[in-house]
Amino acid sequence: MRKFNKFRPHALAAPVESRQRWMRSRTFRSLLITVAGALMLMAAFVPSAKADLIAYFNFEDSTVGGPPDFTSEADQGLGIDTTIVTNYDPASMNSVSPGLALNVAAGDADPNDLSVHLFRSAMNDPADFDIPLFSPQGFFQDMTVSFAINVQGNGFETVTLWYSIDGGANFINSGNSASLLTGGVQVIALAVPAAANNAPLLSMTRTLSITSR
Ligand SMILES: [Ca+2]
Ligand SMILES: [Ca+2]
Ligand SMILES: [Ca+2]
Repeated sequence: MRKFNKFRPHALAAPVESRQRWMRSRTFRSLLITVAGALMLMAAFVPSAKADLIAYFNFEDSTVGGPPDFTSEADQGLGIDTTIVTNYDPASMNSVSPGLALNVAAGDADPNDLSVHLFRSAMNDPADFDIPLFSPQGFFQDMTVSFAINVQGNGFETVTLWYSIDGGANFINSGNSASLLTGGVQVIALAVPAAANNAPLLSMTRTLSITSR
């Protein structure tokens, strides 16, 4: 189990690791239901490989049927205050119950009642989920974005990590992507390139896109 430490002002090296869950529905190919359970940004100190949680999203600050909660949890890890920004149509996503069991931060006191529900994927392709990390508190290095996704049926098939070091004005393809399964839970970890280290205007984007299998 990883230990989540408080922020250390002069600490070097911090992978960002995010975890997120997605679920696809068994519906028409053009119709995707995705459920995201929790998202984490984690920082690991090099060379100790200890991981520190930068920001954490558990999607619990909403209600069933309400809009997704994209705010980070201030009481977890470093507690970086950030909010996921997406181009996904608000009418094609909401909060559903229950949450997914995987990728809940150790020490998270919130109930895991909710997850993010995305649908009409074909109308929202590609879907971007940006995580701004404009941190005046410090810099992060050697970051990794990871997430879990539970797929049920057709829909998004790939996820690609993009990053920005100019406040989101321009996003650069990290070259790291992964295929999503057609069903079941999987955990994906995507490394953030070293070019993103110590960027005060860092922003991450995970882009879900539909490709042919
Ligand atoms: Ca929240
Ligand atoms: Ca909370
Ligand atoms: Ca949750």
